[in-house]
Amino acid sequence: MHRRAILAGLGAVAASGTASRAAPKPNWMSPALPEGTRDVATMVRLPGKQPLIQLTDRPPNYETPIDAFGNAITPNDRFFVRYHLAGVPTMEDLKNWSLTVGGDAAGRSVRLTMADLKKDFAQVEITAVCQCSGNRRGLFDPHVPGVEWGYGAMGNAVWRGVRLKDVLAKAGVKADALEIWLGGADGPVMQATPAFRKSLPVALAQRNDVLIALAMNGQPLPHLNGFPARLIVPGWTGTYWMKHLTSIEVSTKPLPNFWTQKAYRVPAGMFPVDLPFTSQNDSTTWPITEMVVNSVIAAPMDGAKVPRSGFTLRGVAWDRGHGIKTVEVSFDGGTTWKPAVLDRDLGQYAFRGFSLSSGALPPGPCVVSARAVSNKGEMQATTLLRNPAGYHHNLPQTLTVTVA
Ligand SMILES: Nc1nc2c(c(=O)[nH]1)N[C@H]1C(S)=C(S)[C@@H](COP(=O)(O)O)O[C@H]1N2
Ligand SMILES: [Mo]
Repeated sequence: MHRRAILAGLGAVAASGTASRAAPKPNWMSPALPEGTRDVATMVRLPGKQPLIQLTDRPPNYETPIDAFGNAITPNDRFFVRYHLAGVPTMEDLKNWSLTVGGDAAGRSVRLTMADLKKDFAQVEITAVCQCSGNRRGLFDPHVPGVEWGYGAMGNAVWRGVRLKDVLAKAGVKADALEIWLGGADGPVMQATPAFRKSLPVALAQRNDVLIALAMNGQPLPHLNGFPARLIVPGWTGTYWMKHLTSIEVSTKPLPNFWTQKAYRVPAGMFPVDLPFTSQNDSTTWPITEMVVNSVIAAPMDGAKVPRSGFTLRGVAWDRGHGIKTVEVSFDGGTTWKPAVLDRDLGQYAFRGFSLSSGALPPGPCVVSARAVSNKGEMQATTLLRNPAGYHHNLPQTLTVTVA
């Protein structure tokens, strides 16, 4: 109740011409989002980007409009932007970028330039989904505090760069290594705020598909998506995908800070994981790590008018790396379900496109939904798994179109 008032207040300051309560809501935002969020959100064009949905500006938090997910690859200029701190590094800051690798469990310290990364290491490619842990937080009912994301705090891209494990091998990983600590070039604007740093279990860092990406969809990384180098952790939520990566420490200790110990945690055992991050577990909570199976409908949009001859539903599904087995679609409010046609498989960590034609429809409202199943047999939730930070929302999306 208080939150709504605060958000509405912000809206009045931030954007004069925001929609009044009586005005129709823009259909690029789900009607399930908190009203305050829908009031303050605006479409904003950041440098180098198509218009994205601005949720906050300092720090920058901008989500991708849902129609972008009609394609399994998210274009760089529509890819979402998420920062914890307002101190986003400028291109000037990044001009003399280098990466240091060291730590108490490293054999030695090394400093690598971009030229080193390009000439001394195998260049590899993977298609993978980067999704914020809090994607869809705004759809939690009752609402929970945090950035009130709709469906678009995610994207899927072809990432190209070097293997983290190859870079670690240059420094040497000692037998007592426990975690890989990651640091980026961005920092807090005020001293009291802790810098954003995250860590990975050493076993994950040895996987062949964990990359330091230098390119995204065939282009250098966009500035706001981590130029000139960012971590790619396929299957794990976006919080580990450190942008503007500048330091890697091989450590014998768990990384202790706000972002590991207080934020990004879920109730112990609530969500399935294959590779536990035990050095960061406590008695009641675990760090959020692997994503949950999920899908999104990109077309038609909620509230759209469709002809009686019907329409083609289109969307994407993804999971934590087992791949998508089936997506089922309902055109009658969940009474009957039909298998969708799956597009080409772009890899186990990628979006899997799907589509299905509705066929002719009777006039009136038509309630549409989609639900995905992974190759592991995991299904989207039928009741919301509530957790304090509002992570892993994967209820099947439901929307209503009008047949006329
Ligand atoms: N340096 C840095 N890296 C970061 C973050 C950040 O605040 N600073 N946020 C993380 C989080 S929580 C997410 S969801 C992703 C978002 O990636 P994107 O902005 O490229 O979409 O970046 C991750 N890497
Ligand atoms: Mo995130």
